[in-house]
Amino acid sequence: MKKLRIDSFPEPVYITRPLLPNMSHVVKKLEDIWKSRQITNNGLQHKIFEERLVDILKAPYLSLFNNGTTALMTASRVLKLSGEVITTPFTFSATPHSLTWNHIEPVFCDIDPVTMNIDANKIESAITNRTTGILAVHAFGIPCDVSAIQEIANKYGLKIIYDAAHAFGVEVNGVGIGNYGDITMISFHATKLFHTAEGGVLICSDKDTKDYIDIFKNSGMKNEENIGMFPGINGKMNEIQAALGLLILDLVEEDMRKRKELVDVYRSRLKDIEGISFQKDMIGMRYNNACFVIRIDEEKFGKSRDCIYSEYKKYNVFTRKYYSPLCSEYPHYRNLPSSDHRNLPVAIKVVKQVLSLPLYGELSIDDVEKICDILIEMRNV
Ligand code: T4K
Repeated sequence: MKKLRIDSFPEPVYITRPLLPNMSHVVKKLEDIWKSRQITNNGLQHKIFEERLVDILKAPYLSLFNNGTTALMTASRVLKLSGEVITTPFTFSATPHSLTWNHIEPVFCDIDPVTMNIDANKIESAITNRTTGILAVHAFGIPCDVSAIQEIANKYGLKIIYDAAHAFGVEVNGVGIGNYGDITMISFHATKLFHTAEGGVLICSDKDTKDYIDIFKNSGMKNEENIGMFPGINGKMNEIQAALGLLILDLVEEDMRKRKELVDVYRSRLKDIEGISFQKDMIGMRYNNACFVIRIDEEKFGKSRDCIYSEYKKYNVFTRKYYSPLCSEYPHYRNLPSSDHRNLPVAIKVVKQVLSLPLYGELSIDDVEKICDILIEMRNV
């Protein structure tokens, strides 16, 4: 493609940058932790962080983890899933891997062409006598059809885990996203809207499940006397992660507001570009603007997604093709019956179209304008 008459960004523009608190606030927190000498295993920071999150996430009960992947692995164990679990191929590797680690076969189900989440209308036909659950993903933080999925689960006696890795602060009709299904996982990885460098949380609806999760992530120990109750794992969040989380909680609302401003610019600049589409807000949804994902219709736009992705790099813009390739294309999963292309026509089409554009609070409106200019110009050359 011919070089456009737009200058490259002087510094790389990445897909995201972590939201970080003022260093002096971090030092103060670290001093408190140092004085206490309690650096992990349910210290004060952990306790306060958990309490604050219950309110912020409008979550009945929650349990902090050292990362989202361990949290997902624990969720399957706690719900005693086995055999087959129905999931989406359009997700990060951790989703199906969390099942495989538990000797459960992921059964890939096609996705909805609009939300890009598991297509609830196609779940029933994937159920067999080995199915024990559904592991659905709120892709990019956009909620799944939670009512339809719950109806199917009730009808067949299945458990539901929601992988809400990107959905921090998302609400549906005023209800926190963690209130749907049996257990919900939110990731607190550095690339997420809200983070603790590495970290995550499991949300559940009752105290017994929370207690079970807490024991499970503490290597199966309840206390000094009650050890080895279950074959648990070390999934605990430490005090430094929790302290970072507490500081970032104070900044996240403002960051969401800035992201919304940037998303409004993306939307208004790209809405009339033939061949480019993006997700609209759903009625009743409070979205967090964790991601801004466009879809490129190669025929209408005149350039492929892969071409746009490569071209952007020439301008120092590093977009991402999340979630490409589909998990059903991974060497480890491609021979599963459910990975057959005839089973996943929508996912196969969508995965070639998606491109995540840079989005984080530190970006300026001018940056976003320029990212749009580059895309619009690409269409014209
Ligand atoms: N389920 C879903 C649906 C998920 O998306 C994820 C995680 C999980 C489960 C598992 O949750 P965790 O176990 O991770 O808590 C990233 C993240 O590592 C991963 O957390 C995330 N999904 C996935 C979608 O993306 P990469 O390999 O694409 O990230 P990386 O290192 O290339 O970073 C992207 C850009 O972000 C960099 O180009 C620059 C910027 N960056 C990144 C980091 C880590 C920074 O500026 N600073 C940083 O510290 O995987």
